Amino acid sequence: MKLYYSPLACSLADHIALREAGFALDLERVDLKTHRTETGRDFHQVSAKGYVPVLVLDDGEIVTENVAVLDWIATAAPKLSAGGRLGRTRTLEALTYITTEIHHAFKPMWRGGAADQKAAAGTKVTALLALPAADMQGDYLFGDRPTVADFYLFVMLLWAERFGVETPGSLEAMRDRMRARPAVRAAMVYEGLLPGETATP
Ligand SMILES: N[C@@H](CCC(=O)N[C@@H](CS)C(=O)NCC(=O)O)C(=O)O
Repeated sequence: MKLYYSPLACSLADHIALREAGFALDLERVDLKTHRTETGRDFHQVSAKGYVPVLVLDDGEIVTENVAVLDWIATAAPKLSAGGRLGRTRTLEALTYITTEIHHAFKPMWRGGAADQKAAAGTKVTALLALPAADMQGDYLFGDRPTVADFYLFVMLLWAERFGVETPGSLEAMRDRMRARPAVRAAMVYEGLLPGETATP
């Protein structure tokens, strides 16, 4: 399968999840300013939506929208979903909160909003992070192993770090724990997010 990604974009969650699942993976970087891929392809020809993540399955089916892509990965690799009778529902519940509330709240920061809009966005993100911080059931959201929701939350925590957003201590600790995982590290090195470290395929 192939993942279209952009460094430090929300597609990093999918990149990490696919590595954690142990799937064979092709990666193609997308320049989100020009909408060209690293092979020179017009990204709009891959997906009319023009944004990452885009996952191309081995049978050629294309999956877009981060929640759908992460749900596909967690269905294919159930160890990356919350357990129990409502496991998938709880995972989707967390993913939806992250995408519609937290990810959305970052928009003024990525889109060059005015200083006061960025400050307000930072305050909002801090408030929104209180909920997952309170919900942690161990080292991660659903216990002692990470799910796809933790990978998406991790990307939000990297964004919070980048923009200097105040973050609950328990989530800072989770961010550090996550960074130490080999698959997470490999994905970050590949995307050039750990300067000085060598990329792995
Ligand atoms: N609704 C989409 C939004 C994804 C999204 O915001 N992707 C950003 C990177 S984090 C992007 O590709 N932006 C480029 C653009 O909109 O042109 C999803 O949930 O997957």
